[in-house]
Amino acid sequence: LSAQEDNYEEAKKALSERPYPQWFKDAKLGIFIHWGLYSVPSYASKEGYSEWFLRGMQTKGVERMKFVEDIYGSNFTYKDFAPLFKAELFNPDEWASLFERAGAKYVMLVSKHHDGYTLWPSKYNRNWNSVDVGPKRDIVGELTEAVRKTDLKMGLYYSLSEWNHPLHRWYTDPHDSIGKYVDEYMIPQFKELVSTYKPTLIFSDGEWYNTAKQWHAPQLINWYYNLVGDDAIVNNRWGHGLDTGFLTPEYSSGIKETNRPWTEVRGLGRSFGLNRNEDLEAYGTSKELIERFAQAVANGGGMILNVGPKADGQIPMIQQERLVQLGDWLKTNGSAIYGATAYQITEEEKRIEIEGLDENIDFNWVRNSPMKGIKEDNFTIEWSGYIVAPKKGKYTFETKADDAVAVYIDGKLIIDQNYTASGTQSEVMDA
Ligand code: FUL
Repeated sequence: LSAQEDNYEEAKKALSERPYPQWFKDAKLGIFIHWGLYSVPSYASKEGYSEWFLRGMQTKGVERMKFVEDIYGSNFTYKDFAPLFKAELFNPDEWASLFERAGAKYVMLVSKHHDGYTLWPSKYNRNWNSVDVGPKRDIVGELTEAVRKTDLKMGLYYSLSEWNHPLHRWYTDPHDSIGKYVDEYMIPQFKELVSTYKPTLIFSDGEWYNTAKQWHAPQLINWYYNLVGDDAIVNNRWGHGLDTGFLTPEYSSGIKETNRPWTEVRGLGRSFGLNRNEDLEAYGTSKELIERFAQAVANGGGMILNVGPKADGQIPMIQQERLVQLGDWLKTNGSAIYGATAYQITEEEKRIEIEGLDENIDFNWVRNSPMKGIKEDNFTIEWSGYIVAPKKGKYTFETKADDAVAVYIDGKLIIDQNYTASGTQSEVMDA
């Protein structure tokens, strides 16, 4: 960074004044891709993240070590996965058209995960990138080109930290000793990536032990915005002390924030990288996926839905099927999704009080409805992050049809919405 770029406070201020691009708020659906050396073993505990494979080897996790020893032998190291990552079936145009069919508006490719292996020929990572070892292809470049032939926008995930970099090992070296790594490696590499491929979105990660100041985050983000222009957007993972970018709750959409764009980040199953150890159940049904997505949108957010391709470059069939099912649903329902804003209740509705309800009332159908959640302990009902506070009265909750929900309080219709709710029964409660 030049001296002029390196003014932390000024850069922070500039970010706070920059509006988020409208296209992103309207887009609702993005596709995440976690693909790398970890896609070779594609293995974790049933609930684990398979892209954390190297970390598992570093900490000598029993399950992972046994797996490595049984399958690859006892002298096998993580580096030995590189020649096995061949990507022989990788067809970027096929991927791009699948993502288009899913109804997504942007793609988010992991360009470098915490293991440090880059999917582009980074000159800062000789022999640890996808051109020098492994597929011998510039995956970031090829996918960027393919995505840009469609209407989708291209985004890149980049891990700020690395588990095993000689200048700074994330979990081993003191957090405060990261300066040299940042100055001599991270910043130049980030700039190389961004100026080569000019992604419309950047999803930063691996920030969590350091401050935004240590990462020079606001300066880098401003540099990026100036380079790419008004459409550019970043996420929120840039270190302590900086609140900017779209929020990225993982496997959760119960967010209450409404003045910042947000997306639920989740896998089709429970891992981001492909985990061959998962059961079919981990994937859920297409109906569940659509409901989760609709819930996030009703709450004012969106979703970055992840695929974990196999080491050969094929996206597993069940993942393809889920994307196509979501896309088919969006063909009919997209007009209520793209460009939608959060469901809002009026000030009066927010004040309505509910108390003295029978504790045995079955709220399942309410919970299944994508527009609200409920806390059973004190029967607080939340809509889009608003608490509906208690008031005595007669309550009627009914789902009018499979795709509509109505709520009456004191006989007055207060919610009448056409969201995809899953229940069909109705409840009448007297307080
Ligand atoms: C997390 C990472 O540690 C996971 O492996 C994954 O990349 C997820 C999207 O972000 O923080």
